[in-house]
Amino acid sequence: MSKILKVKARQVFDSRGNPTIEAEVHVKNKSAKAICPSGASTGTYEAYEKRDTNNKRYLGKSVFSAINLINSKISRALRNKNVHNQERIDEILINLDGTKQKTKLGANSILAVSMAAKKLSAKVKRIPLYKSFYITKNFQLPYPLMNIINGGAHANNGLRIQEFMIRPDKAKSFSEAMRICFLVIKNLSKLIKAKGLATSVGDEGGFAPMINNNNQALDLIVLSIKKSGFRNGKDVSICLDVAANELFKKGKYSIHSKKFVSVDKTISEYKKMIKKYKIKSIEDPFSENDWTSWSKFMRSTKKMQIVGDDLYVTNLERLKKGFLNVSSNSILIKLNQIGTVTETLDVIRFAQTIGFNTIISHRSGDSENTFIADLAVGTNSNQIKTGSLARSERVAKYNQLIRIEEELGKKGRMNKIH
Ligand code: 2PG
Ligand code: MG
Repeated sequence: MSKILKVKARQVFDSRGNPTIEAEVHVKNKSAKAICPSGASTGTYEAYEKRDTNNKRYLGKSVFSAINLINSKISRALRNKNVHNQERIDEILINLDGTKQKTKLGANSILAVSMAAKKLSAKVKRIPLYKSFYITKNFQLPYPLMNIINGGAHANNGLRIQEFMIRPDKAKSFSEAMRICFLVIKNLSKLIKAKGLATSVGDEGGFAPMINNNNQALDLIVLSIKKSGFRNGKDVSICLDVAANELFKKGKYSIHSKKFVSVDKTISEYKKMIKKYKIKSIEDPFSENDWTSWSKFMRSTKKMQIVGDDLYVTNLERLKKGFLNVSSNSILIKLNQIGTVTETLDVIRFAQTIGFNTIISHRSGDSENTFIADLAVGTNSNQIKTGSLARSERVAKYNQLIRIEEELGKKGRMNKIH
């Protein structure tokens, strides 16, 4: 037993320059801290992010009230509790809040504390964080879903699809996966430059050239895969996050052009795109309440990874509904969508039991915190989505995985995607 002495918090900034919470948990002679991330394209059913909407000095974005709650109520409730009992700590936090979407304390304050406690427990036990989740041996490394072109809410270039990603499917090790992505990104940079377009990057580090047509972005990616000496759809696969919540109005979608069209037309356009560009994975192809279209799509495609993000919001009840509805075969996992480490682990475990791929994910507003890299290995999640090889808050997670791979040595195999 190692008793928590106090919890304290401070306002720091995320990668978009917005205020966020850093919480620090203390036991005797030791402490650990964690920063909460923040999304831009958020799902309605996500846990609540508490901000001081009336504080004009920070344009309504500061988090001082949440921090005060951590320093007072939360710190008091966790005092003398065992830092190694994560489930109990999270239960106390959940009960202290008492609401369904954590609106009282805010999921941002709860999660920062929950992650810091988890990190501290590993530190006290002197084990690496990835060894403190439920996998105890045969650790596997995740395939990166590397974001290389940004659009949607993460850039202002007019691209309708939010994330264009690559996944190095044939990589035999994590470092090799990184080398493959590195080459494709460098070639993509050259191609974008040659077109006279800017190679500046969006919120997640992918390029954000001023193109406004999905196919144009996909053509550039196919070419850069080829130029790097790889086969599209074999060595490297293209994966998308459509974030369709943002492109949905009155039962219609505007994914392939600015025009809103029917679900059937949207599906047939998806199918054309999948075939032409050998796309292997699509996240949020439909909006969060459109269960019928999800299952229609799921039943009509083969060998596709269909990923629920805003659909599930890392929530067990929603995942169960999606499973029964045959909505998808994979789930994106974001700790701050649900708000505690324990609830996140419950969702990952359930998803794996029903045969889903679990993809651990960053948020578009993120930080130097590398918790998700350890979480991916510690739960044997087969993929991680954490941006491009640009912006330190993204690269930090990849670098942590490189360290973990080195530490595991020959025992650290790549995971399998099914
Ligand atoms: C997503 C995420 C992360 P955001 O939609 O998958 O890439 O974006 O954090 O803005 O919700
Ligand atoms: Mg998403």
